[in-house]
Amino acid sequence: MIFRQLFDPASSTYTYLLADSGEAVLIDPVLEQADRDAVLIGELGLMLLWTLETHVHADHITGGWALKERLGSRIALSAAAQAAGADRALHDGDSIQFGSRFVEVRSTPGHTASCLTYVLDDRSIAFTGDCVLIRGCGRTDFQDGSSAHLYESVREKIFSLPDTCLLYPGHDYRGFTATSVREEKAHNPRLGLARSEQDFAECMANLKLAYPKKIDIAVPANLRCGRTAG
Ligand SMILES: N[C@@H](CCC(=O)N[C@@H](CS)C(=O)NCC(=O)O)C(=O)O
Ligand SMILES: [Fe+2]
Repeated sequence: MIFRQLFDPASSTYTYLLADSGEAVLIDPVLEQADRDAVLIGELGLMLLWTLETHVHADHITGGWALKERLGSRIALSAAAQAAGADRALHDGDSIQFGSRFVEVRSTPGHTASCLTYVLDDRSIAFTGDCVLIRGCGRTDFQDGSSAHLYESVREKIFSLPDTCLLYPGHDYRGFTATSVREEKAHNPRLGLARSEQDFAECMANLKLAYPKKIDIAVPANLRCGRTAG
């Protein structure tokens, strides 16, 4: 299996390429990096079947539509997003095949109401979007975010994976690239096993983060799967 972690420095977003037997999926592409991603996919001789969104992003526009136009890939994201232009609306428990491999879809709301985590078939790797970040988590103060839902998602859908399962997040703002279930259970300062739901709710209510600079452009565009013109 081919696995690549790609980074967009402007938004600190990670994009993940997974491929097997010539068929690829790309998780969370960024519009400004669509050329980079298309060239890499071509150089590796892959056919891009799907772009998969972990959620309707607030901080950048997805590259899903641009890659669909360029490579003929299809777009999948949560049914709960009700996005225009999606080729497949995903539900908890669905699976997405590429070559002889697949990723399982887990509904992990909290950062937004339509957040998904994609788990590789052998449960060795999960792509958590902004549900679990490395020693952190996505904010819960817009897009129907909810600290209660996020706490439940992490405990039920992420911490139930094997301790050795590697977690690859949607962003990192400090230079980390990956973590594991074991590490986050032990060391996540917000959501680790030592933290109660009440600790977490208080922490999330007091983050006082600035709104993402691009939110007013990004959310409407992402509700059209990144279609920006025409
Ligand atoms: N400064 C960034 C903020 C990005 C942001 O708010 N990111 C969201 C994910 S879409 C988040 O949950 N961040 C968590 C954090 O900053 O701790 C921007 O303007 O885009
Ligand atoms: Fe996000």
